[in-house]
Amino acid sequence: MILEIPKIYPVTDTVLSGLSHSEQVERLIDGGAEFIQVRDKHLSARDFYDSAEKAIAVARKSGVRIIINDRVDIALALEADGVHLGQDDLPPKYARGILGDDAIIGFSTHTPEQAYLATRLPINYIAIGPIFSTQTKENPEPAVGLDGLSKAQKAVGNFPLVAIGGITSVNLESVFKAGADSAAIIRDLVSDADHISSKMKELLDFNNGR
Ligand code: TZP
Ligand code: MG
Repeated sequence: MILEIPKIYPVTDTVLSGLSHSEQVERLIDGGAEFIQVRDKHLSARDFYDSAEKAIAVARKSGVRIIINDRVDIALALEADGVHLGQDDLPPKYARGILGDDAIIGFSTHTPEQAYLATRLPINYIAIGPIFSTQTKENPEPAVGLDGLSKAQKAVGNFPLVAIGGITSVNLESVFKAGADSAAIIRDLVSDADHISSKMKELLDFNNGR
């Protein structure tokens, strides 16, 4: 079954927000988020497990889905809804074998060619980025731009496509126009801890034409 991925896909960041993953998840859900990635490039496996466990407990209360970045083992241990993998993580084929058919598996790509190749993998969505320049990711790949996004969309056909990297309320519309099904957003959503819920609402309202 093709994944229906919400248009706005928030990703947590404890450094940018100064908040725990569970606090961010709580605020994002207050703002209307339905599908959230928990991402942490600094914690030990043990601490990421503990922190993601709390985030999942919060999300379960509202039926919100949680995707774990990078760590198939932690997604499995916590019975998370899925995992998001990069080009250098465990290959999706093995992640699928470990997590089973019901898990949501997302896969990062950085060129239209990689996006095309990803359509053959046992995954549920393809992410392409960075679309614009970003300071959130360490050592980011070159920005693919709206042109690269549009090429990737043509290459993947109706495979769910998530755009990521430098997306804000200002350029959001351009990303959908270029063919993204969903926009994954970190900095613009979580960097101002007091306005995470209102920012989430603003992005959803904007997208709904209000
Ligand atoms: N992958 C490509 S760009 C990026 C990741 C994880 C970071 C996106 O963060 P932001 O703050 O929305 O640019
Ligand atoms: Mg990764």
